[in-house]
Amino acid sequence: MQPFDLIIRNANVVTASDSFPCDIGVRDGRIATLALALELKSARHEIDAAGRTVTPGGIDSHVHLDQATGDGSIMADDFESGTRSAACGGSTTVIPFACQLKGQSLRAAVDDYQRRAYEKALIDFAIHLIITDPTEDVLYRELPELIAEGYTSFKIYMTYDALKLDDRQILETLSVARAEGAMVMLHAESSDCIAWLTERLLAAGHKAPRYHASSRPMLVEREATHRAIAMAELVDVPILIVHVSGREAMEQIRWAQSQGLKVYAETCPQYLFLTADSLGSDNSFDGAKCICSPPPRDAANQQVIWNGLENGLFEVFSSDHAPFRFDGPDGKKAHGEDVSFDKIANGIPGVETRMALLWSEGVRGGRITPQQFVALTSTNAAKIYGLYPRKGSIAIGADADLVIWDEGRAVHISNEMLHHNVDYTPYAGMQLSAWPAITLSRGEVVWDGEPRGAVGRGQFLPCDSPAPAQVRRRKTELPL
Ligand code: DUC
Ligand code: ZN
Ligand code: ZN
Repeated sequence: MQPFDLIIRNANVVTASDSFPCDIGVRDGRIATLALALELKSARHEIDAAGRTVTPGGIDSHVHLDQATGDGSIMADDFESGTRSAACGGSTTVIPFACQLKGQSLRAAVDDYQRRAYEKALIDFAIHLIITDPTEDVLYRELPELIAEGYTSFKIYMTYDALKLDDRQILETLSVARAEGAMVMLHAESSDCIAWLTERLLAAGHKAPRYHASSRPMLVEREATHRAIAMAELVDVPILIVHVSGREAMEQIRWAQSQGLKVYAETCPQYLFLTADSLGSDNSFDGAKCICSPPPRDAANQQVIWNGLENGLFEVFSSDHAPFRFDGPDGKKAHGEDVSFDKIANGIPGVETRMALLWSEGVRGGRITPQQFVALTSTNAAKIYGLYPRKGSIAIGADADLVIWDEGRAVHISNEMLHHNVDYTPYAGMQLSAWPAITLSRGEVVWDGEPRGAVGRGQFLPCDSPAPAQVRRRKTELPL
């Protein structure tokens, strides 16, 4: 019997803490050995990674796949196309959202979502919950049961009528997270401010896509971020602020962190590589391609986001892949082209470009270290969402989820090279200097220039209660 199913030879392994040359022996989908030289051993398959960097497979911990929208639009990617696209871009785990509809039980939302995932995913996946209707039964029976079953993170919206919770509901939901050891993700934008601004913009005849950015200025994100932090402090529970777009929200987060509060933060490629100008400078509908919330800001905020990736303010770099086609009746044009900005589906694709954008422009661009790249794209998400150490590292016993990088060649991003089911990419035309050469999921090649891996091979990952969600004991206890 051969000792390994696969040996990757001559790898330059990078983890969140180290970088070292070694051979990687894989058995039964897991890393069985890391050794300086496995020359004497053989395996059924071998890959020579000489001269190549090998990182843990990416964990894209914020993606939307086959999620009901309720506004007439339909997401372009299901678990098949979405996870294929993820794998081709170097991600080996995705965490999408089971979204509770108002009036629906949380259990029904999860069951429905598991059916959508069933037999489709090409790579492994966990599932976050979105809580939109926190009834007594949801909070005190369903949620604790689901957390115990491995759904240990959930998202709360502070905006969108169909999704948002009011402050009282948020407090109540946070206190359940505290009791059950779950990680809460907050979408921090101030609903009433946005509604008021939108009404004024529309009354003035400003309905083109670019006014989406005017309706959600940085102030509305700053205010909601502040309020989210204050509520988390009151309840004494860790939180993670998702898709942070720039300086003012970051200042709130930095303040909280400096007070010893466990406030984690995520940012996304759109806040590094797009600006409000990407939503158009005239009244054309083309800018709808870049409508997402919070909206991309300006060059100064892009730089501040880079600083936050470099100095540790951000724990997680995810795509927030929210795939809507530009043409056709289901996506950005679901209500026609003459529609006002507030009726256009929110979200942009990015699951396949996330890793290469950050490796090329972040690591090769000299802004972050390779170790920081691994922490931001994989290891920290594994820890924050309870998947570590099975996922998120290159270590003996971990799943053999790996990326072997192709560096130094010019990669011109076009939608044709991508594998999502969206008809555009916001990053078309960008010139990168790296792309994953090979992606391995549990030791199996799922990308080597061609998508590989059978539909349905992806496994559901029940998550542990994450250590970062544990409460830090305070001096004065509230009666919680
Ligand atoms: N929030 C998300 O998390 N994703 C897409 C759009 C949005 O508003
Ligand atoms: Zn959001
Ligand atoms: Zn999202």
